[in-house]
Amino acid sequence: MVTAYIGLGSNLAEQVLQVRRACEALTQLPETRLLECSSLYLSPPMGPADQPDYVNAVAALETTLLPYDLLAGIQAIEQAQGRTREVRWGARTLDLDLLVYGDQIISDKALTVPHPGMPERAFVLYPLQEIAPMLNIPGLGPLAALVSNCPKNGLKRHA
Ligand code: ROI
Repeated sequence: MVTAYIGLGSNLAEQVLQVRRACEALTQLPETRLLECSSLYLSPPMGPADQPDYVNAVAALETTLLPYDLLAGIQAIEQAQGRTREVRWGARTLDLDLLVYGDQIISDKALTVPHPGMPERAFVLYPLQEIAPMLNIPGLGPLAALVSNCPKNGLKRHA
């Protein structure tokens, strides 16, 4: 049994609903239990500024799925909610990232875990801190230290 963390993001087509529905869909993954979903947050886009603000959240799962099977599962949820492969760093209906998979460090063509963008992403670190304040991220260190080195960059809790 492994605890894994998934980042959720949407800035198109009813963002709040997209993220809520994705959290619900995570409960349907095989061999997996949803432990907790963070509050929803609003964040200005990282990347091109000519796109809507994002709704972001982080979910904690307990799973016996292998990392690639978990990745396939979250990609299927993206597809089911209308994700198409768009321009890099452009607007998206739903983005699910495998952030952390237990204490494993994986780096190959299909998957990099922990997610390499985490240290710069307030919209990942702050929601993650809400649900796992004591987390130690493999190869990156204590989450609390990452949070203190990452300005909020306009991140706000969604009302
Ligand atoms: N920016 C924000 N604020 N939130 C995201 O989830 C997000 N996802 C992305 C890029 C385009 C990098 N920017 C983002 O994939």
